[in-house]
Amino acid sequence: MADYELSPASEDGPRGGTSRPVRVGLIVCLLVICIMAIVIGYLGYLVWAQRSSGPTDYVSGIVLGRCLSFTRIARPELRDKDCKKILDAFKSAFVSKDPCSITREDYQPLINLTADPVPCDKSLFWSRSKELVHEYTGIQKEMFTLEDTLLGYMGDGLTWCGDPRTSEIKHESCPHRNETCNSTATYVFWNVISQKFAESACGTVYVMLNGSRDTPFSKASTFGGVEIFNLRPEKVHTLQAWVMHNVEAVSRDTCSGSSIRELKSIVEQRKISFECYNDYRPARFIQCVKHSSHPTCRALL
Ligand code: JS2
Repeated sequence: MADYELSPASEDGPRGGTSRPVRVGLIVCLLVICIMAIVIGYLGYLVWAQRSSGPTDYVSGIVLGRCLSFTRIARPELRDKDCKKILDAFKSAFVSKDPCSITREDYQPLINLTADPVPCDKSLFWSRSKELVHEYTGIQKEMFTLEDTLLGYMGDGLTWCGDPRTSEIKHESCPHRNETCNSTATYVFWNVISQKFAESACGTVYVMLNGSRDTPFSKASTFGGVEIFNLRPEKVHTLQAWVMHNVEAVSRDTCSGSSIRELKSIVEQRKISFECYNDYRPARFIQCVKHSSHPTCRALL
C-alpha cells in the first residue's frame, strides 16, 4: 500500500464512534473542571463577601485569602474563625506604628483569635530544610510544621510594615532588621508565633535538620535560639532529630557530629530525651523521587 494511502481502519473513519475509555476520560475531565470551577467560585465569593467594607491592599488581600482558604478548605474544622476580624487584628499590630518598634504585645489580639493547637506527637520543627520539610508534611498530613498552622500559613513568604504618618500597609519599602531597627513587624511576628508553637508542643516532637551544612544546628537560628528553649519539659518528653543530607551533596555533619552533639546537650540539660536519625527513611524517599538513579536511592527504591 503506498505511503500516502490511509490504512483500512482509518479510511472509514473510527469504527462505531468514540471508544468507551475515551468517553469515560471525557466525563472525568468534565467532572474535574466542574469541581475546580465550584471551588474557585466559592473562594472568590468568600473573599468578595469578606471584603465588604473598604478596599484592601496587597498584603491584606493575601492574608485574607489565605485565612479563608485555610479555614474553609484546608482545615474546615476551623471554619468558625472570623477571617475579617483576624485580618483587622493582624493589621492593628503594626499599622500607623513605628516599623522598628513593634512589640510582642502588639500581636496578642491576633494570637487570641487564631488558636490552632497541634496534637501531641505531631509537631515538626525544622532548620535550613524548608523545602524538604514541607514536601514531607504535604504528604504526611498527620504532621504539622508552624507553616501548616493558620498563622504560619498566613504569614509565610510575606513582608509587611506600617508607617506612623499613614494608615497604609507597606510590603516593598519596609526596613530590614539591623542594629538600629531591631523589632520589625515580620521579625517580631515570627519570633512570637515560633515561641507559641514550641510552648504548645507535647509528647515526642521532631526536627528536620540539614546535614549538608557545616552546622545543621545553630543557636543563631529560630529553631536553635527560640523554639528549642521554649519547649516545655513537663509536656515534651522526647525530641527526635532527622539529619537529612542532600542526595547529590557531601555529608557535612551527622547525628554523631559536633553540631548535633551540642543540640543533644541542650535538650538533655532541659530534661528532655534526645534521639537522632541520619536520613530518616520516609523523608529520604521524598528526596529520592527526584534522584531515583543515584546509587544511594537505587538501594532504597
Ligand atoms: C521570615 C520566616 C518569612 O522550626 C522552624 C519553624 O517553626 C520556624 O518558626 O522557625 C524554624 C525555622 O527557622 P530557622 O531555624 O531560623 O531556619 P531557617 O531555614 O533559617 O528559616 C528561617 C525561617 C523562619 C520562619 N519563617 N521568617 N519571613 O517569610 C518566614 N517564613 C518562615 N517560616
